[in-house]
Amino acid sequence: MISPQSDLELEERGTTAGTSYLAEGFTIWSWLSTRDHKRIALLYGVSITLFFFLGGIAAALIRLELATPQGDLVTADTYNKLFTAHGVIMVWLFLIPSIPSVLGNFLMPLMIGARDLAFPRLNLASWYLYLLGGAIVLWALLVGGVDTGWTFYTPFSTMFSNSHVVLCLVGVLVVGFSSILTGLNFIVTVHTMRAPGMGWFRLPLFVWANYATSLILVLATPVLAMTLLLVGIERLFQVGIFDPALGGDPLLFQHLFWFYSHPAVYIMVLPAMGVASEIIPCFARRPVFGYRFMTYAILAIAVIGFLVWGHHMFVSGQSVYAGMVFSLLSFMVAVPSAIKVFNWTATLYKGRITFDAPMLYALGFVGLFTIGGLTGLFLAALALDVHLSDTYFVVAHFHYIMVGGSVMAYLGGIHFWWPKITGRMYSEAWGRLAAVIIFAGFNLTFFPQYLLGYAGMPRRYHSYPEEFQMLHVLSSAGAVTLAVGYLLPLGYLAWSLRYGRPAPRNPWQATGLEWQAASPPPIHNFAQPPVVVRGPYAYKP
Ligand code: HEM
Ligand SMILES: [Cu+2]
Repeated sequence: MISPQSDLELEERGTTAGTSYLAEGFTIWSWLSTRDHKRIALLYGVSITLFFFLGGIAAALIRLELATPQGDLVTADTYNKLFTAHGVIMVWLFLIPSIPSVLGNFLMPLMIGARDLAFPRLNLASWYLYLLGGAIVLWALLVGGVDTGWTFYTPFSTMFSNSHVVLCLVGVLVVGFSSILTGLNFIVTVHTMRAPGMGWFRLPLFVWANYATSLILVLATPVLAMTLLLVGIERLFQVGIFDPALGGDPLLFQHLFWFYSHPAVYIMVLPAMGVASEIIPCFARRPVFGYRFMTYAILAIAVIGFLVWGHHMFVSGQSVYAGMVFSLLSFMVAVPSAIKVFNWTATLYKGRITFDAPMLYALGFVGLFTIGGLTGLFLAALALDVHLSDTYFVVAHFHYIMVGGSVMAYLGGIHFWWPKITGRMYSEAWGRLAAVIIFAGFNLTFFPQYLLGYAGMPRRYHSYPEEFQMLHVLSSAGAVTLAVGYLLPLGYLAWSLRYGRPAPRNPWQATGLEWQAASPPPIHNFAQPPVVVRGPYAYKP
């Protein structure tokens, strides 16, 4: 995917097209008032990293508490607040914005040959909304905490909990608006700002994935906003919406909540699939296998993902027939996911594979996502779910998808595009070491949880019978390993900013348009709009 000019000429134009976006201004104000999508991506990067480690601290305390059966570290009440803080921060403030807002913001315009997103000011406003919402959530957690879990289930959240539910809901609501605006911005950008020659079926899969994610963001997030608003109204004014005593329906909440939140799990994982689809062809030196099917699979996941929310409600008392339909549809949504795993595998087949750090993360993503997806099928089988529902099996399942999948891919993407983003190379040896430690630590943390859940350990309990201790201790030891793994990149990536070797324009010999711009890219990306003459992934096998 290059312009008709020679590579060399483009490189020259790239490097002489103006100051790099990092050198555009050094004052704090020049950052806080920037409209450059690349700077806004970094603003997001710094803020979500902060939240990731805050959520991580809560996780560490949870695992510490669970190392012993007695429940001796924190009270039950504090424990409830800890897992709520962990879930709220990780889901709403880290996972949902992570890949779209950081990597998507930075890369989408570069990948389609545009100068910026369609609405640069709106992009900055989204970040401020995100920050405001995040601050409100933190405030709610600091002034006393919330004990409802990240899902805010009624009637507990509306009637019984006397923690700071409304404040927390307001925070999540504000973050939701930030998501909607980002989604809108991406959709309009992909529709209107593609460079000449960049047809729909020449879009990199990362762009496709973020495009589909944006559709979900725009269509589903308003439902969440409405639901949270209704909970607030019921709590504050005793209007009977969800509370049966007031004439409401508590199951209505679950329907509305999961109508957003199942698609939301694809908001987390589709962009991750996009990242893997860029890294794997590059380090296998092969065009991605079945490009068109990969795009159809992305769209199918986005569409079918809207129809399966009832698999979170098998034991809620919904009718058996509803359960059967939701079960069937859940199995159907596994098909496009399986197509993607199959196609990545086929891309690797007969590839000249090199195991650089980004590739290690991407392969880790594929493996862990596969385990998480397959165990999702266990949960989607009605009869089995009755046994596994609300046990640690569910906890293991969604951590394999969200942490093993999304976080792995996010880290892979950060490493892959680090030279482009910062203009510096990080230490390859440290990068590989961290990837291996994270992979090992992850499995040690979460695999025992499948066994725990299968043996009947319920989720969200702060003490448990002695016979579960062995597996819990393994899991806690894994969590320590994982924490070390996550701290490492913080160190060597920061180090590279100062001491890293200056990055060439295209260190991985990748074919995406973003690699045609200088490292780091100039303010408006390309001096003249590039002309695209072929599809992505033109690797010579
Ligand atoms: C693709 C990425 C996926 C993510 C991010 C994800 C995430 C989650 C989360 C967060 C939960 C826990 C909800 C709670 O707090 O109770 C969950 C539960 C569940 N997931 Fe997934 N999931 C994914 C894929 C799948 C797939 C492919 C299936 C089935 C084909 C599936 C089936 C289920 C079921 C049935 C439950 C409910 C289990 C129960 O409550 O008993 N998931 N998932
Ligand atoms: Cu779901």
